[in-house]
Amino acid sequence: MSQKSSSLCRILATSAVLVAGLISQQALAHAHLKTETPAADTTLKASPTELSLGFSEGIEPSFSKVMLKGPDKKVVKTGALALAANDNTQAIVPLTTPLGAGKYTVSWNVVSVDGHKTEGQYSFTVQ
Ligand SMILES: [Cu+2]
Repeated sequence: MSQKSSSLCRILATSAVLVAGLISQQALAHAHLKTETPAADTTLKASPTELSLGFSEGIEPSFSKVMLKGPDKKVVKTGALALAANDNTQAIVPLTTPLGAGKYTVSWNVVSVDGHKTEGQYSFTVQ
């Protein structure tokens, strides 16, 4: 019995060291927005068909959200966020209906593969 509990103890201690190592290694690696299409602060001649957001590290799509608000500050209904094929740093949000003229704000809220949350927002205008 005492042997069993000491090996359990060793397993717990080992995993605690592993977890601590992972946390310190990745503490600086949050998912920051690197690129976005349409680009921030640009004016488009026509409605885009999708929003694309590129992050500095992989994200968890099921815990990540991208919200689009229109000129009237109301939420615009979009398709579901998905990752680009073979690239978990690239989030794609299809637009199900064309956007009318006005200023749009994209608010993103993502969880990266290391479990850290980041968020931000940017705007673009449809002419
Ligand atoms: Cu991080």
